[in-house]
Amino acid sequence: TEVAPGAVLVPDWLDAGRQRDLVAACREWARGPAGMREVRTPGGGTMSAKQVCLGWHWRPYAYSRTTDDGAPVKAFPPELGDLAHRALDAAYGAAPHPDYDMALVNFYDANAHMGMHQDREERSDAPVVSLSLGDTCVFRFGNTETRTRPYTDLELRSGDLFVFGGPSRLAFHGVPRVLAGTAPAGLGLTGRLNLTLRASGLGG
Ligand code: MD3
Ligand code: FE
Repeated sequence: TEVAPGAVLVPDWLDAGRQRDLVAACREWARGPAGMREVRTPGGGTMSAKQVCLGWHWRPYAYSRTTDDGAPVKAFPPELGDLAHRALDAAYGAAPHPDYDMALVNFYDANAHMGMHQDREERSDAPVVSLSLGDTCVFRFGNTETRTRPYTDLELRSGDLFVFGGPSRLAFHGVPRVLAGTAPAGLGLTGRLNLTLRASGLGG
């Protein structure tokens, strides 16, 4: 379903087994140094969603190879690059395969949310590939000019693929809320996980 030019939602793209495998992988990535952390915002606050970075460490307005504690960022597994390319083909039909080199994993508990923002730190116009796991969320997809209306609210469910390319790559977007207790039975996840696969365009 094309929600806006370049923004394609593929509901239920990941089957139950692949969802379980990704949840298990995210739990591993969340461990130890360079694992799950709180993200500090420029205003001195912290984001309510917790995050793990693979390949490049994100902080507002910059990417680096080390975390705020100086730990080296975890490697980007090549399987996630292949997954990104399959996602692009599923969303767009046979599509170019840019060099995906990083992932951000966001962990939302029932009270977490993410304010309206643009993703502009990457030096590449490759589409962002988003995979949702666990609880359903309300996803707010806005416009490229302002963080306010017009926007469209839709629900992202466990297993959904959403690809944001072309003119949608710079759209404002956010997660106003998580619908607690909506994760599929059997996934073994309380809360929501979102995995975004990206091309940093930073090289190296
Ligand atoms: C549209 N994540 O990690 S996923 C983010 O559910 C982020 O955790 C949200 O916004 C989440 O930056 C939303 C959907 C998404 C992700 C990246 C985008 C939409 C996007 C980048 C550009 C445009
Ligand atoms: Fe974003």
